[in-house]
Amino acid sequence: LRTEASLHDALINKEFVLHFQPKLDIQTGQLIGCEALIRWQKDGRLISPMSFIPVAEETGIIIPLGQWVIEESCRTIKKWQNEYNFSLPIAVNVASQQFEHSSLVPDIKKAALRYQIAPELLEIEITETSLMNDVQLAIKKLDELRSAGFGIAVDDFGTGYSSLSYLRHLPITTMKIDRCFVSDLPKESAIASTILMLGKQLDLKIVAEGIENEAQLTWLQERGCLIGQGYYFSKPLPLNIFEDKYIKQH
Ligand code: G
Ligand code: G
Ligand code: MN
Ligand code: NA
Repeated sequence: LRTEASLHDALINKEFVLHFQPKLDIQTGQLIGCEALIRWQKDGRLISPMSFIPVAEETGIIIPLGQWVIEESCRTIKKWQNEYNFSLPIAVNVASQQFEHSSLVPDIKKAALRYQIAPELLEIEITETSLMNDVQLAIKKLDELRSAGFGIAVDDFGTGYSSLSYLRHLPITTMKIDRCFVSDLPKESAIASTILMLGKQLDLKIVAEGIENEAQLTWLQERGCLIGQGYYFSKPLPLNIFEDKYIKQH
């Protein structure tokens, strides 16, 4: 069912939608950005990216699909600027296959140019594992993206096999503490503490993902973590609901 052909048809038939999850300054509660998360709207149901992104990667459909995510995110940034006079950064997830494809950097630059948005408003999230597949290629691509002004976040940090010596050479701006380490807080805190310290040393923004309760939030606030995301604040929301809650009365 979820084959190359059906994903291709879904793209043509505009069955994909983006949901948006807020990122907050956890010291002040201020909204500072959001993450775009794709869903497949199929026969009135929403299909999770976990069930089609792997197929999209295997079949190569991830290239036009990922391009759509980038375009749609840029279009949404522009829409919020035009309709609500609000510039909110959007972070988009980039799959391994997509990151390694030669069209990624030109696609991102073209989309930002087409919608006339400042590159600082678009952040690319790449998993630690994708970056470590081919470190030399990663450095080259990230240098291109950084010098063009786009933000770069390492997603799911702590779950892959980062070489810390390479990490130092990657021009990244943000590290996202994987939610499995946040869910252990405050009882098990060794990894989260270490990532926070590493972020400070490397002068990176640290985002704590998957904050689900007050105790996790308090632990992070007390240790100087600045940015948070998670169900405690909000689940990923459809565009119209995200706009009602966060954009219209910013
Ligand atoms: O939103 P949700 O929890 O269902 O996401 C599940 C997984 O799918 C996460 O790992 C997330 O990063 C990934 N994902 C969500 N949206 C996109 C997307 O637009 N592109 C890619 N490559 N992955 C995505
Ligand atoms: O791999 P990535 O970090 O991009 O995955 C993001 C996904 O994590 C989101 O799509 C969302 O569905 C999920 N997520 C976001 N916040 C929470 C949370 O607080 N708890 C859990 N269990 N999942 C979350
Ligand atoms: Mn992500
Ligand atoms: Na993540």
